[in-house]
This record gives sequence, structure tokens and C-alpha cells, in this order.
Amino acid sequence: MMARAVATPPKKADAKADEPKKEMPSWEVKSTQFEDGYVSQFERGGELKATMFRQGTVKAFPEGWKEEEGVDLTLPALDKPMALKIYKDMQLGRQFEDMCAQMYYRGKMFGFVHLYNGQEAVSSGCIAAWMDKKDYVVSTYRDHVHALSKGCSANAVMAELFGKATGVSKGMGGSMHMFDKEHGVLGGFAFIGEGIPVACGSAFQTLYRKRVLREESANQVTAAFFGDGTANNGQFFECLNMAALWKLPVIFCIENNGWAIGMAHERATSDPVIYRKGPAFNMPGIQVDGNDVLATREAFGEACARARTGGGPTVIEFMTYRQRGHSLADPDELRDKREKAWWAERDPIKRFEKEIATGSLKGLGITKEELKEIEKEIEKVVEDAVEFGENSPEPDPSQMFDFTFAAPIDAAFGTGHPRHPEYKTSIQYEMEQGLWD
Ligand SMILES: Cc1ncc(C[n+]2csc(CCOP(=O)(O)OP(=O)(O)O)c2C)c(N)n1
Ligand SMILES: [Mg+2]
Repeated sequence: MMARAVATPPKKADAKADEPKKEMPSWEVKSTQFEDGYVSQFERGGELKATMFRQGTVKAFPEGWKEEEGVDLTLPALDKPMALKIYKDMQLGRQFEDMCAQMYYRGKMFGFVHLYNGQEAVSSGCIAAWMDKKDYVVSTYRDHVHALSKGCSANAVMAELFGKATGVSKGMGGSMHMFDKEHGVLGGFAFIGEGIPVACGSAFQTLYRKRVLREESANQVTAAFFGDGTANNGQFFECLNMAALWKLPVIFCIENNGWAIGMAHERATSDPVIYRKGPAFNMPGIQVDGNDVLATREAFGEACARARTGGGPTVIEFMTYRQRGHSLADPDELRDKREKAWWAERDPIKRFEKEIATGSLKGLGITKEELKEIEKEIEKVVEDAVEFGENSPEPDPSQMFDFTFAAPIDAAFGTGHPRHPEYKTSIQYEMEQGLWD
């Protein structure tokens, strides 16, 4: 047998001992604004890494795309009742989240809390404008406002945040796990991308009921909301493939707020333009100004009409921005101040108010007083929600295991170890030991 030659590794330490240590140049974010767009540029050591344009609505279709027969994408015009409904929903989203921040810093909420400030035009222009109780929404950890737009009461969402038995998830989910069967909220999911296959499953059951069980009423739409960072996750691509293959009534709603915690979208994504991933998988892709509720309403309305009438899925990329840190535990010191200021000027609620007062909705005759009244009404709704949450009972500890999926596996693993692989047994052990007293 031949002896294998073993190379002696060079003595690196000796060879490089005299070399000065190289500092990695840090990234610098440069933000430039244009009349109709915005560019983020990332420089490292003088080298330009990436740029990104933000613009109005753009649509991309697969080559030779033809809508399915019978698909009608004509939308009803935005009338006064709908405009007021959307405005009310945006006010609720904003004021609810502001109150959450106050409650969190007063120690009324536990764990991570991710707020939606700045992105209201997405939830309101999509869910509040077009979805019924019978439709389905899948969300992320940034889920309070999606649940509110879908019809969950502010009381039940606030109580959930307080960990109370009257919460949407009986106080056992908390901020990141809003779930409400009655209102078709299929969950806030904390693991990013986790909700996307759930949305496809939900859309598949609608299709199955329609095509196989021949249920006339089965025309529900499922919308999955998730972020730009999540759009790099493999589950997204598998789901795009299956959704297009089976023409599922699902809408992939990417809320591109430019950041995944502290990672700029452009730095993490080979092609940062997300809507183009729609046609790559044989479905339409739309990019829309996510801070303009009129634009979000139109884009989602069209996708919804397509899904309800058998035309299949759509990808929508909403260009938006979160006005607060990633979560309430994030001091938000990474993002360029000029970038924040640029987006603050484009606040979706202020923009909608302007549109109503002097813009394209002037003709609806909505007065400043009407808007003020709504704002006041919502203040009361949110204050009442806090009172309701505070006065609600804690969940009964005896219910602790009633809503878990896993069956006890004591027989297989034995008991008595605090790190028992089965959650229930582990908790039971801790309780027996008095660790919960
Ligand atoms: C599977 C998984 N990996 C990593 C994380 C950690 N994580 C939490 S939020 C987040 C960034 C998500 O960013 P984005 O999808 O853009 O959503 P945004 O917070 O901007 O709404 C990451 C990586 C996670 N929750 N789940
Ligand atoms: Mg993001």
C-alpha cells in the first residue's frame, strides 16, 4: 500500500507576523432621491455594490400570457363608503400599533413585538378593501394589523398581546401568533416563509371544494403576506411553482420595506426586483407603490378578481417602508436618517388624506371633519381595547396543553428530565418541581 504524503501546513503565523492587520471596510448606505423614485446605493471601500429603483405600478406577464377564459378584471370604482372604510382601517392600524409601543414599554406585553407603522396602505388597500370574512390571510410576526383589517376586533387582538384568555388565540399565542378561525386569519408565523405553504394549502382546499366537490360557494381567496427578506427563502419558490402549476387562488403579497432586520434587501438578493419572479414561474407579477393606498387597492383588486374567477395566482411586490425598528427591542440605528426622512414624507395616511382633500378623490366630497371624527372614534376603540385587555382574565393553567398538537410520549422516553423532548412532559415536570410557583 502506498503511503499517503502528508503535507506540512506552512507556518502562517510566522510568515504573516509582520503584516499589518487589514480592516474590512464597512458598508456605507447612500440614498438619492428622484422625483418619482428612490435609489439606495451601497458602497464598500469605494466600490458601488447595488442600486434599486422604486417607482409606480409596473406589471410583468409571462411570455404570451393570456388570461383564462371568463376572467374579468374590471374593478368597481372607489366610492365614498369604501374610501371611508379604508381610511378607518388605516387609522386603526396606526393607532393600534402606537398604543402597542406604549404598552410594551410599560411592561404590559412580553416577548418580541413587531409593529406595522408605515405599511398600512398594504393591509388596508388589500385586506380591508377586498377580502371577506370567508377569505383567508396568512401573515408573519408583523401580524396585528393584518388581523385587524381582516375583521378581528381590536379588543381580541390587544387581549392576545396581553396574554389574556379573551385574546384571538386565547392568550396562548401572543404578538406573533394571531389566529382566528372565524375571521379566516390562519396565523402569524414567526419562522419566516413558514406561512407561504400554509397559504397554498388553504388555496388548494378552496380549489378542491370547487372542482372536485362542486361547491358553488367555493371562491375564497388566500393572501400570504411576507417581507422582502423572506422572498429569498426556498419555500417561496416551491410555492410559486405549485401555485402556478395548479392555478391556485392565492396572492403572494411581498411587503418590500427594503430591510430584513439590519440586512438591506439589495445586499442579500441576487435580483432585488421581486415582482419579476412572478413571470419566471408563469404568473403575473406587479410592483406597486406600497404607500399609496389607491395603487395597492387596484393591484390587489385585480389579483383578487383573477384568483376568484379561476385565473390563478399573482405576485405583488409592495414598495414600502417600516417607520419603526424591526421590533420594539431594536433601537433602529442602522438605517440612514435621510432614507427615513424620505419615507416619512410619503406617509401613507397623510398621502391618502391629501388625495381625499385635493387629489383624485376630491369629487367624493369627504370633509376634513369626517376624517377627524373617524380618528377620534378610533382613539376610543384603541383605549377601550387596552381596558378590555387589562380587565380580562389570564388563561387557566389547566388549559395549557389543550391546544398543542403533540401527544404525550412518556412511554417512549420516560419522565423526570427537565429537557424532556415532549413539551407537555417537560412543563409538567417543572410544575411538579415547583418551578412555576
Ligand atoms: C426561518 C427563519 N430564519 C431566520 C429568522 C430570523 N428573522 C426574523 S425576522 C427576519 C427578517 C425578515 O425580514 P423581511 O422578510 O423583510 O420582513 P420584515 O421584518 O421586513 O417585515 C429574520 C431573518 C426567522 N424568524 N425564521
Ligand atoms: Mg423587510
